[in-house]
Amino acid sequence: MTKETAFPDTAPLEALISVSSRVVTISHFRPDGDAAGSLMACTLFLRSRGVEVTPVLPCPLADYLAFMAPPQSGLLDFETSPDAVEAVIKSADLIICLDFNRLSRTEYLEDAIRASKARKVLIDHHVAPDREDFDLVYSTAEVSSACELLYRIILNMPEIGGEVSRIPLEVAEHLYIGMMTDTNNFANSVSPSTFRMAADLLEMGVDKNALQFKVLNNHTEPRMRLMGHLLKDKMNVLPQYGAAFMILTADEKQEYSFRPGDAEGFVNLPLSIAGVNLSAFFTECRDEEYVRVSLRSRPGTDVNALARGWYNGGGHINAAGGRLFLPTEEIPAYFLKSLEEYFGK
Ligand SMILES: [Mn+2]
Repeated sequence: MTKETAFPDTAPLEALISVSSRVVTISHFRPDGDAAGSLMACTLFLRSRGVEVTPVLPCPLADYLAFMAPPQSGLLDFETSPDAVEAVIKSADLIICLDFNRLSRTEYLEDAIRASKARKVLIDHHVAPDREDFDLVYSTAEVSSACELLYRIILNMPEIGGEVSRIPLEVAEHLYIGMMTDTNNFANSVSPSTFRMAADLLEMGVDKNALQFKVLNNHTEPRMRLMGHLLKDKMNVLPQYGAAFMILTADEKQEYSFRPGDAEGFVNLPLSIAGVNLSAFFTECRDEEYVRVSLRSRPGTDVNALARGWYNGGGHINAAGGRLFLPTEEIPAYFLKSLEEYFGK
């Protein structure tokens, strides 16, 4: 049976946790700050009450997020330890999935998760989750991040009882990082409840400046130069559609010593131009047969529909992603055509 909860009733989750002894927490491929934050916050919260938990990811954390899961955290990733990951998923009796709405977002882990006899819980903020794949679903797109939803769930747990100061500090820090990164540092998808969460976490001891510096202001010099190159030489603006796009090729990645996570946030940059309401960022990957597509928009333009219709993906109304099986030279024409069809002009 799938139960859905917008404002979390934690009793069904309590019931599942209380009969489980081997819990696995999982987040999505190419984990961002919200994936890492919700994964580790959930893991550390459950451990604080004595539950045995193994956090798992399909691939390693990007360098700028690695501090969130030091070696002693026990985080396993499939690319580094495939056998160990498959074994813990197989023997788990409860799997908690965070920050994704369909199992395919875990890439290589999907089959193992499906095959596992464990009960499955989803805690996520993307639209239209695959409810039938889970025993219990906490899903709402009315929050900034998976971390904001998880924060509300944790607040409702009996030992916390709505008292923020009872949340362990390291759990609070991970929740803050996920919320901070998914909102692009309080710029997007922020509601009064997001600011309340931030205020409450600051009051209980989270060092906002330290986390902001660690995650957002900790880039390499080549990454900054790559950003300059893209903005100066690669950004195309299409005023007739209020749109802009950039393509990052595999050659450029090599030239600028690209590390996973380096392009994080680049897609947002053209949205600060007056009249640009939609931005697309395409990334060519040498080891994959597709180009990664990232889409962002200002309120009033739905990039989830664009991603679903033309880019083999989906996401949120103002932030979505997908894949394109085309050589990079053909992308400008395809992007133009997709806008033509999407806007019907
Ligand atoms: Mn998220």
